Amino acid sequence: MKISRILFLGAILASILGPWGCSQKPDSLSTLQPDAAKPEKKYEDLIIGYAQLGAESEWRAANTISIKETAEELGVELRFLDAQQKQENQIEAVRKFIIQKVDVIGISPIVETGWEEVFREAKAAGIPIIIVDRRAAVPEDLYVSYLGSDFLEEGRKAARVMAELVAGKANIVELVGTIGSAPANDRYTGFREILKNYPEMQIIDSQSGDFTRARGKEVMTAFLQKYGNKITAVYAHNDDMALGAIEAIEEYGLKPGEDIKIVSIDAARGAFEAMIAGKLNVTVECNPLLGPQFFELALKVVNGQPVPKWVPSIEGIFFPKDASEILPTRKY
Ligand code: GYE
Repeated sequence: MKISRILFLGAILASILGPWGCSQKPDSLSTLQPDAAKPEKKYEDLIIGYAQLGAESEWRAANTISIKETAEELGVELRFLDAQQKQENQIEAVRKFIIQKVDVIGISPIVETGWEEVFREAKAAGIPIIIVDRRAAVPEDLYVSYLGSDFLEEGRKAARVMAELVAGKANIVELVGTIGSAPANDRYTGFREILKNYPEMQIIDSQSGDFTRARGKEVMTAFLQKYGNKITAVYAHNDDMALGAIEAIEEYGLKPGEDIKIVSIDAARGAFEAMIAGKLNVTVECNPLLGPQFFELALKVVNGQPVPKWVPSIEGIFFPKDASEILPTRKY
């Protein structure tokens, strides 16, 4: 095929795909084409809409502070809406930001599904979306980048450390996060992937505690009523639910961290305090301090610079023996 013909077909394809294209290659996924005539935008020029999902956990509180404080430090105009754990509120927030013609929309989708329509509306209005923290199940051309953790790997890490803790033998109850959310889905799956190698580690029950301390306590209380001291381990999808479970175990008259081993995810301050008190055995880190990376991505996007399709966060695992030393250095 002649070069001119290839270029022509390329131009047609580009016009069909719209402003963001839909290639798999990370570098081709920037939003707008750089415009030589336009001066580069700076942080102070940006108006960003952020559709936060709620305030359900310590993690979320730290995440919100990180977004707000970073915006202030950089001089970005931030329009922040809290959807109070309701998907319809988050959808409404995105629609408001479209009407307001913000430069970029950031969203942490409460659940994975149900976003395609409103994301298409944003795309049609020429407003790029950056997904933060939780993934959304939408075609790749509907968002410019996803900034967040590898939740599957967190689930795997939790299972590996749990296996060591219980020497490959346990009756586990699982406190699942918000049903249908990316972290709950992946932490559920990743944990089971590793458990396949340990025939004597069984999940005897699994229920959602909606990522909150209060629900974690309620569900754990019900588990204890049902199974009593048959339970030897708890896998909680976040620290808040683990802290709720610790209260339930104490009220039941057993020792959390000893009679019942507990592994959770997030590595928030409350988890470090519980580890120092000997009531929590492990916390797997999930980093909520996403503000700086988010605004950096947003600035690149408005200036037409290429951004990766996934920006993963770097995360560790923490144990009680190091908790006192590490706690003062924790920012959340
Ligand atoms: O682990 C949990 C929060 O989406 C990664 O949401 C986040 C999770 C986090 O409620 O504590």
